[in-house]
Amino acid sequence: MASVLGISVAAAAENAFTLTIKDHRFEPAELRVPANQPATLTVKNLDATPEEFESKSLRIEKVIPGNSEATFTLRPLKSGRYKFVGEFHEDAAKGEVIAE
Ligand SMILES: [Cu+2]
Repeated sequence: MASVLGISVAAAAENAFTLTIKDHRFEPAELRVPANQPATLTVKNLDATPEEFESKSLRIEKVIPGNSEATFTLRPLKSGRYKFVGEFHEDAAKGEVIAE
């Protein structure tokens, strides 16, 4: 089991990306990832209030409490743009994953 898991963890570790939420905005608002490769995305909420990270195209929807983080597995993405929002502050908190 360890070796099977080791392969996927190692592959994911090469494509590990981080977004932060601060003052209800994402940094960076545009995150470039390699197309057609699995990746992990960690979203760190530096605000004191919860935020819901939501992306229909990435198929992610999760509430991240204040001063907490969550890590998601991104499936291999075709080239393109994948919008995401912080649903609790949708006017300010928005961005895109750009797979290329
Ligand atoms: Cu939602």
